[in-house]
Amino acid sequence: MQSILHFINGEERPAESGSWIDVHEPATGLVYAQLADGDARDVDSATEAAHQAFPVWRALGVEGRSRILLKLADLIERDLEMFVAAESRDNGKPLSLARKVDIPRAVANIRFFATAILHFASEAHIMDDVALNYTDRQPIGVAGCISPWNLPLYLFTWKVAPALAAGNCVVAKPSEITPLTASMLGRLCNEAGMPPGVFNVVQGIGSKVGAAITSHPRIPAISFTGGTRTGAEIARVAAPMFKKLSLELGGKNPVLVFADCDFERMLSTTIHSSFRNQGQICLCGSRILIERNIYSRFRHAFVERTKALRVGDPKDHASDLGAVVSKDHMEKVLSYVALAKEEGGEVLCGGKQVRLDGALAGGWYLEPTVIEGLGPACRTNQEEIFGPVVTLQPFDNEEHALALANDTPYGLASVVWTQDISRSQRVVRNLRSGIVWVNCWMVRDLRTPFGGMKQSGVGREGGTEALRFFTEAKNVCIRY
Ligand code: TXE
Repeated sequence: MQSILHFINGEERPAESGSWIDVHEPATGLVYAQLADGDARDVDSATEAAHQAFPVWRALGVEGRSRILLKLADLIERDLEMFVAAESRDNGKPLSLARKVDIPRAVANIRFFATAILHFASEAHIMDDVALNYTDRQPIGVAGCISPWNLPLYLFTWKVAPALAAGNCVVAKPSEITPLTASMLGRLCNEAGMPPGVFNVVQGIGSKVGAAITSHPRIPAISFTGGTRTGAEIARVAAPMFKKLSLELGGKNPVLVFADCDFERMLSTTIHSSFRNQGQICLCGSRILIERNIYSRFRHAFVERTKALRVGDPKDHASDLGAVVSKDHMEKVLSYVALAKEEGGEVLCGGKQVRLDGALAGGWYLEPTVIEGLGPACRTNQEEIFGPVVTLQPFDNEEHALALANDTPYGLASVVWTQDISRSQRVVRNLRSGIVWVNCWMVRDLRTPFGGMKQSGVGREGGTEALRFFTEAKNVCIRY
């Protein structure tokens, strides 16, 4: 049985508690590892190590930190297949997806911020002949990074990389559901020459370890990605402590399909935006809004494409969907399909658990599911399901499309399919979401601001937004 440990002050260690948490393999439903069951004592140790290491890490300067982070990226790339296998085993996603998206993007995250920091400039404001102002952006000290289970290493490095590049030390916690790839980084940080204590991983459950990081008086900044409810709890604890907060939360993203779109391109992309990673991406488009005069054509074509998707062994290259991340999550998604039916929806395809045979018989697999016949106000169209489930709704015109699109508590991402450039800009300007893709999905430039509004979060990640989050701005005014 594999043991997944903390990484504190440059070494792997078990939890102070001496207890362990079972870690499951979604593909089989079996326990494959035991996880250090961390608590506040481990967070204290990691925070102390981080503070001890901060002067050393800061003194390396941007060049020194950049060199070590670039080396770390190379080492992950060297061990790519190990990380791919680990991510797929831990999360249930197809190997092909971990190899194509998750791990290469983790490498890209680290490389991006290792170079971005070399060009991270600030500003000066000259007061004529009176005074010179300049802005000094200094690292905060120790940053708390808490990440979710859907894109484990991808989202973990999306926080840790800018925090480290900006000169901070890190106390990070991956999800207890998918802790493996984060636990593999520590050894590579040592190999890359990162001083001990700069990067620390404390494993364990959110209500103990995550809460201890959030409330720790010597961790002044928290960067979190996860559910909206957890984000609200983190804000409740951190706000009165005046901590810097970055919250990337849930979504209920609309896909607006106008009749003049490039139909084939829209269709093939919308299959991905609906079901990639088993629909477990906060950017997935779970509410598809279709102009009425092509609704029937879309419904027929989309359902046919959905039925052709293969749900199977994540190790099998032919599998389009693997397993969802946990039994609880599978049951949560199935409960939403039941709710959709109660609310009057019609399941056009999918809606059931997929039972594989042999070693995979105990795994957690779901059919990709398409539901129609529900209005915008029902719970199915208001709440984040975060599984392979989409709903279809027709709209009559732009105004109706925008009213439907904006009618949820979330505001993370939207997708617009139209060949009419004027219409696309009218619609884009009126969509209430932090990210809008036009005639594409998941095209990502890491320099761009990333995040949502309303209950999808607070703040933005990416590019200089992330480097500014992980630094404090000090304005210095010098009189001539
Ligand atoms: O997230 P949680 P979960 C959504 C999705 C999903 C729901 C819950 O709808 O069904 O959130 O997923 C840590 N203080 N998203 O349960 O609980 C926890 O250990 C501090 C969208 O995975 O938010 C984990 O490391 N930390 C999201 C991290 O928070 C706490 C991706 C996320 O766990 C904590 C994932 C606490 N009190 C889920 N409680 C996205 N936007 O991509 C938990 N944690």
